[in-house]
Amino acid sequence: MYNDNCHNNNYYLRIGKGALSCMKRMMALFLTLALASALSACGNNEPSAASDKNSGDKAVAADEELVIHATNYKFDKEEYHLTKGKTVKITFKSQGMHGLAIKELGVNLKRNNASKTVTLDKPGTYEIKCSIVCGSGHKDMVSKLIVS
Ligand SMILES: [Cu+2]
Repeated sequence: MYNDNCHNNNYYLRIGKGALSCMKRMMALFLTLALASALSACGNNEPSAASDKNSGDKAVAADEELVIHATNYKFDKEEYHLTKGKTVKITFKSQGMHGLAIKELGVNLKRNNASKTVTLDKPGTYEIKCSIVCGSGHKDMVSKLIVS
């Protein structure tokens, strides 16, 4: 209805009031469109989900990653060496039902690909154990984490 009026400039020159109301409507339409495009732009910029779903503490950035593999009935190394002061993401790869526990560091990972990021404040030798009673060789599943 008002669209016809808007495009008739001569008409508005003669009837100023009508032109003003048309302008307002155009402004309102413009603002609505601007708002709509702003909203859709926001929708496209949603922060992507954190890449590591297994990490319980995403805020901590690790300096390095230590991957420990478990099979029946051992861990892949007898000793794992890490540097004091580093923040390390410990990732557990398990074939079979095993767990990875490092009690002093508060680590207890019970699923394949589970991980935890820890800061190695204190040098020393930490015991690595299997934390799931997995079978006949369970008690032999012991390794060392040496922080120096
Ligand atoms: Cu076990």
